[in-house]
Amino acid sequence: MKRTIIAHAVLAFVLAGPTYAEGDLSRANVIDVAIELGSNDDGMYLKPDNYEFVTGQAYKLVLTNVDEIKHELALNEMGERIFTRKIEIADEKGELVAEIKGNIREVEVGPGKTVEWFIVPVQTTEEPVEITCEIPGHLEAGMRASVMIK
Ligand SMILES: [Cu+2]
Repeated sequence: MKRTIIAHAVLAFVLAGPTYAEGDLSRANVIDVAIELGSNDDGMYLKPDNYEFVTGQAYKLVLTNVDEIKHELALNEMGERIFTRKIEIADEKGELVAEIKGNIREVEVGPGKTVEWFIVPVQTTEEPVEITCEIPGHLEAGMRASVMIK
């Protein structure tokens, strides 16, 4: 996953060349990052369990809960280092249900549902920080992933 993100970033740069997004970093060359929330025989997980972001780059976190119970993504310390542009929720037909804007740190995703979280990291991390599911028992069951912002 890390390799994919970097490859996309490089490709985006090559395609974009020296042009700029008319000053709006939050909408330029958005990179999709799939985050799966679920459980298996080994416990519960965030997949992949390792992410690398770059400040100033716009990302769309595609949170997909593949489980039969609800899960959440809590950004914890990462939440202080990003700007949230919006969160998008669509219905089964892909039609927009809601667009949520503002400072958001945690998103709960219903069973079998997907939420799109548009962010721009604005501050680097000195060491990896942890994103987690804060529903009681889930972190202990393994729902954590490591994030670096460079
Ligand atoms: Cu969970």
